[in-house]
Amino acid sequence: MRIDYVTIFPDYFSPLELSLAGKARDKGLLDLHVHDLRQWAHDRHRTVDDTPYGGGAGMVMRPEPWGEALDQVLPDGATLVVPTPSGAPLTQAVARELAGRERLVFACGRYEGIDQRVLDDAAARAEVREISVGDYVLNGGEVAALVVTEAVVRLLPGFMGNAESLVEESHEDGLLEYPIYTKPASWRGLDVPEVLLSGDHARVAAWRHAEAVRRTAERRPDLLPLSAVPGGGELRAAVPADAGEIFTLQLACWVQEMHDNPGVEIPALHETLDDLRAWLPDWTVLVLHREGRLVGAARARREDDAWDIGRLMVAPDLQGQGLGRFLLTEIERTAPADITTYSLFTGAGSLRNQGMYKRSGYRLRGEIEPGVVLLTKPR
Ligand code: JD8
Repeated sequence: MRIDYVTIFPDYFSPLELSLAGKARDKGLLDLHVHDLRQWAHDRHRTVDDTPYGGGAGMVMRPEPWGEALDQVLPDGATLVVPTPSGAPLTQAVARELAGRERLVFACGRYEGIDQRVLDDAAARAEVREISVGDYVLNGGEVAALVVTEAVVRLLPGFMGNAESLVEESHEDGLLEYPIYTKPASWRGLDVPEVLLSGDHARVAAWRHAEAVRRTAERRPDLLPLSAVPGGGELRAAVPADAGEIFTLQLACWVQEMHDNPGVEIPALHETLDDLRAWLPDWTVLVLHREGRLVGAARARREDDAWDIGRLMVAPDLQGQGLGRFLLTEIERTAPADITTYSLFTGAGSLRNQGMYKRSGYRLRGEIEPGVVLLTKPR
């Protein structure tokens, strides 16, 4: 890949030498060129700005120097990246897209920005991408160009030592990162979560996914838009403090299952609060509140390539309002990207539950133990 930068502050790009882009250059993966815009401003003061048509504060960058610069630096068919606060948000998907280009040219503006005709002129012969690196205002495009460069260059094939680590990243799977730890296992009285010391890879993966979902739902609900609750309410990822309420609701909800399945051992009714506290961090758990009251919940975790859904509960007095179906859809949506199947089980005598699951696309797969049936649905 070749990257050119056009700017009135070329020194902003000296760090490129040291940075990962410099390493990519050494690996022959990247060819970097920085150009001072003023070389295309031919008046004595090499003027690159002028007053805005229509009035207003500040100055606008003149079209002529830019036009000449891009005539020289931007080949037909290349990609012109114009950092601007009014651009499309930079995302991992955009970074992946740009990483597939052969030639990128960054037009780094200053003042109030660049005369719009420069972009319109370039768009006649090249791809023009106006990109913003975030909803805040910088003084120019240089820092933003460095941000885009890092996000793109690290995705270049052959650049990152272990490509695998790219897969697991924030935003790669649409979720934020889970908490990470290293030695010592105890530090200043703060201990590493026991599951991470367990050596049980499935439990570790389940815990990490649950943490990623919880963080994403909490910090970036825009990335994990939990749908609006029918009839109102708030859906969120469970936290340890929810254990008591979930335990109480669970006991209330499985009484009906007991009546519908006489003689069948129902784990939810034999669990202690401590049992529930123990499994809560190992599952992705959603809780549904209405006016501050816990009215529903559901959990799920990976079983090989299946998303094993369970403990789908709705307060008995609120059943029949579609909350069960809603929770089922929402817990399905928390499944990791590589999950291929949803699975769940219920009592062979729980015909009402089975009806809801079948209406949601699940198919009965038979008894997995006396009185307990498995249902699955392809993703
Ligand atoms: C390019 C000039 C400054 C912007 C008047 C302050 C990107 N996420 C981002 N925030 N700000 C920029 C950005 C700001 C720039 C230029 C990018 C060129 N300015 C202007 C408009 C308001 N001044 C950016 N990417």
